[in-house]
Amino acid sequence: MDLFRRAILTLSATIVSIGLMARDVRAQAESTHDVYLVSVKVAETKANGSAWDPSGGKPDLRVVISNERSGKTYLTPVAKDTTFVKFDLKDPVVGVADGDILDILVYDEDLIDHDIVGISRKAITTGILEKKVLDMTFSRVEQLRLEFRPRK
Ligand SMILES: [Ca+2]
Ligand SMILES: [Ca+2]
Repeated sequence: MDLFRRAILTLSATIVSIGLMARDVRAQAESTHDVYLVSVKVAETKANGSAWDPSGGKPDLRVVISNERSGKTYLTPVAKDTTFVKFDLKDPVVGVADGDILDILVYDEDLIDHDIVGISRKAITTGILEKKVLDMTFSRVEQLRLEFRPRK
């Protein structure tokens, strides 16, 4: 093998290992805040104007929140026949740190096909953490409120 080829191979191996290292360090980063799910309010109908469920039925809401860095995911219980849910704030849903990305899914649980109410991907900044309360609006989700509390 000539020297040039060997140098290129060594270099690319180094770049790959730096990339992996950076990801590992990030995965092990400590969460600085706990996220609490306060409430969710969704539109009365689907985007096409029809009811969420047969005979004008209201949706059966479930929220799924996942932290891309830690891989931790939280599912709420299903709240039946309602467009508004206020959650019990006893337990945090996930931990976060500045720079984390939260994936949020709200859907209407059905027997066969669930109706997606909204999907959002939110980057967490120090500004959001300092403000403590974050209200989000996406797709048919009119308001989803999160609260951030610093860990002791
Ligand atoms: Ca439905
Ligand atoms: Ca349903």
